[in-house]
Amino acid sequence: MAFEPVNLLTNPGFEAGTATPWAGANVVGASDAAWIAPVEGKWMAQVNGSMAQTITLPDAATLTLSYMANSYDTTRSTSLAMLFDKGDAWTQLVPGDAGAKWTRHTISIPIPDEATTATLRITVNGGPIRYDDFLLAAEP
Ligand SMILES: [Ca+2]
Repeated sequence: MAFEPVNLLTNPGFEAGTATPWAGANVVGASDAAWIAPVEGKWMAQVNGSMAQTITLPDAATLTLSYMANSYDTTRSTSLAMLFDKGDAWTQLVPGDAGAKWTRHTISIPIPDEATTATLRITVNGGPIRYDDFLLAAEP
């Protein structure tokens, strides 16, 4: 039986058709732009600023974050942050890709000792970026 990771995020692919509980996301469908359709299901997030969701951390040392991004332009980038209730924040800058295509990003995030909750914050730089199909799970 294959290992099935438990997704710590709610509404990870925006298939609720609304942003909740993501704060700051603008959820759109394929009709938003003729050149970019959602990569998973019918809905995706279009972010021009930042979006964030707070989660309860699992009993694990490391998280795996995986998501699809469509930045359209190399001048647009993503600033990822995991803001823990205890311990230092984790941050990483993810460069954009040229052209309207979806790219999968998979990143390991260490969990500080004593941390019990965290907020995943995605901030765009240089213009709007589309996101879809998030997975945030304990690293096996
Ligand atoms: Ca979706």
